[in-house]
Amino acid sequence: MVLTHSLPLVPVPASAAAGDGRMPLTDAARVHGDSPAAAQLIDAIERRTGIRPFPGDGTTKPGDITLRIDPTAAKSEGYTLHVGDRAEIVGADEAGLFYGVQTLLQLLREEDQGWSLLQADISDAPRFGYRGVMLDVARHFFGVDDIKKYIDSTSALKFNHLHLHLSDDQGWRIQIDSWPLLTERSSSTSANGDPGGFYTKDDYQQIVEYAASRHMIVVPEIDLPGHTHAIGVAYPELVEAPVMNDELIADSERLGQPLPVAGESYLGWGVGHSSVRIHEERTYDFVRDVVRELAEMTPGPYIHVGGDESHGTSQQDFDHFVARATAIVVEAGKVPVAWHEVGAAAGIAEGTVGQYWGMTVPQGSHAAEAAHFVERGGALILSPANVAYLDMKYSADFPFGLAWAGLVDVRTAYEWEPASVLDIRDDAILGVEAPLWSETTRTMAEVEQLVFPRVAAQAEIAWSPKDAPERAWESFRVRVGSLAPLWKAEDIAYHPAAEIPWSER
Ligand code: TNX
Repeated sequence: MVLTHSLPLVPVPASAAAGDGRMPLTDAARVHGDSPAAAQLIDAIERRTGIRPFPGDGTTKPGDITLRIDPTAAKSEGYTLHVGDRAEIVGADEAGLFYGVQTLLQLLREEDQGWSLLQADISDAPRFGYRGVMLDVARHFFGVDDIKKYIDSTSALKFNHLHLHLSDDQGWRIQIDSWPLLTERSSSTSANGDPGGFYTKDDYQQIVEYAASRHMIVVPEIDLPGHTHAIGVAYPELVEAPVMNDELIADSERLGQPLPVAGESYLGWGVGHSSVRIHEERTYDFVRDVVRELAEMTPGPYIHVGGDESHGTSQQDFDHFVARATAIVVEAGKVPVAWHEVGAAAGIAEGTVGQYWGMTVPQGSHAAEAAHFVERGGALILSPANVAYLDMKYSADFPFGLAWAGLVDVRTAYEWEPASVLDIRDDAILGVEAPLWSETTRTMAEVEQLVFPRVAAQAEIAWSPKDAPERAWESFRVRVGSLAPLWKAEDIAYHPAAEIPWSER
């Protein structure tokens, strides 16, 4: 068998063999099939090549592409793809067909003779059902068009969940009808005093629908009980006075940032100073209303209630709060998701999903906190910060990003294994998520420089079989480099990291 790394694909498929030749793509090409993926393929080929294939009627000739669904072709989200004298993608379902289309687009090549598809035989399906990216729209706000672009660029790597971090100390980003002052008073600013913004319910619906059309489920997060200063700007009675800690004071001084003042917008990015009032019943009325409205806006199963870095809340109060907050999500008919600290509380709702953001070698109580979700019948999403955090700098001199979890070059982002991080059953790992925190990024182009190419490493870790021979750095770096022409055609501002041999075309 020909080594698959001769195929320029990321994530590497479960099984793939390269053919010897090319299928020319000409302006006579037709795309057969009536699934939405057919129209998406026609548009994407045109963006990339300038050639717009015609919709076909099902009678194929050489050079045509056929898309169809056959539930027996692969497991859910899987597909088979054959490129010979013509091309055929068979999806197990609509998502599988969509992913087959993404693979086909990576096989497109431009040479002196013109455009063609590399011949190949592929059979593919994901390792993990949860393949996520997270965007922090609280520290800096990103509008609907930016989010749509993020959905396009990450779903092309076969990610299927978009986690939106909708609230933090610096701003509240989602319209909640029952608590209107959240957006009226707490949405207009961002970190560093940059402008803010928020999603109306119509905006949010557009995001959810656009994501669904790219087979992505939106996971909304309201961060509680800490990271809640902005709630107090709108509703002072819900939040305690800021709790200063030594690290916050030292960091604020170093960064030249102001300290938080109760009731005023917070423009720094220090953490751990805010807490909702744990012993006021009104706090739970608030949580219940917000969760109910979010659940109404959310077709997907999950609502994320945060729980990280609540240093302004005592452990006893924290445990009490997260037990109630996770129960409120269950009452609203959704599955709670929470950062791993929440696993410290004995009484979290059964089935709560934990998101582990510790290191690949867990420190302190992190592993035990994570394991508690599994003991309570839940599962884990892995986001180890020293490899999967997209907001860590590549190198000390990189203009954007932070460095608290380490410098993360592309190789570091690539070389980790989800099943080796925590001592839990393999089937307790729901999947992998790559978060982008936006303290230092103001625009989507800045976000993209941190995200690409490292998000492609997380895509492969989440999708490809653990033991695929090509699941190795030397293969990955060549394959990811071959995506450059595709990313350029899609106007993605990837960082041209020196570790990668980037293809010209
Ligand atoms: C830690 S990760 C945080 C965020 C910051 C991030 C910056 C996590 C659950 N909390 O509040 O934005 O570090 O990397």
